[in-house]
Amino acid sequence: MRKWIVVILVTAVLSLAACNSEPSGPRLAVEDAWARPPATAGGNGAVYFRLINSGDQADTLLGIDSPLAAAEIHQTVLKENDVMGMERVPSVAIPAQGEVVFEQGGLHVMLIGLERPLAVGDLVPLTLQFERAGKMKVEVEAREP
Ligand SMILES: [Cu+2]
Repeated sequence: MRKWIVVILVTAVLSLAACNSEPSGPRLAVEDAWARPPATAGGNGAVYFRLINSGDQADTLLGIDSPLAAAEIHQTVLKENDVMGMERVPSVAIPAQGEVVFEQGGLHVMLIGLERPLAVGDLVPLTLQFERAGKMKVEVEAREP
């Protein structure tokens, strides 16, 4: 009888511990976001920001949508003959308690085929799609590069 009580107590303590250690999920925030207007009329714009995950579970950025343009995740890379180029990135992992920086010369969001020219002060609406956290809407202000 006493043995059973001990077993029940141990089970209760263990399940409580399991509850407490259960991850609460990713907690995502976009900071220092800005959009770079196209250098030439009809060119592509770009968006930069810091993607911060203060949660205890990793997440993955799967894609970005904007009503103003086709938005793609790009990585600037050094190609053959020291030529700078860009490659499309299918997804970006954001570690738990970590951050990923989208910046000039690195990861960035490319705005392709903007429906209208982007002026300084314009707001670019973006919807970020995450594997776990779902959709996140942000508005990014266009600034002078
Ligand atoms: Cu690009």
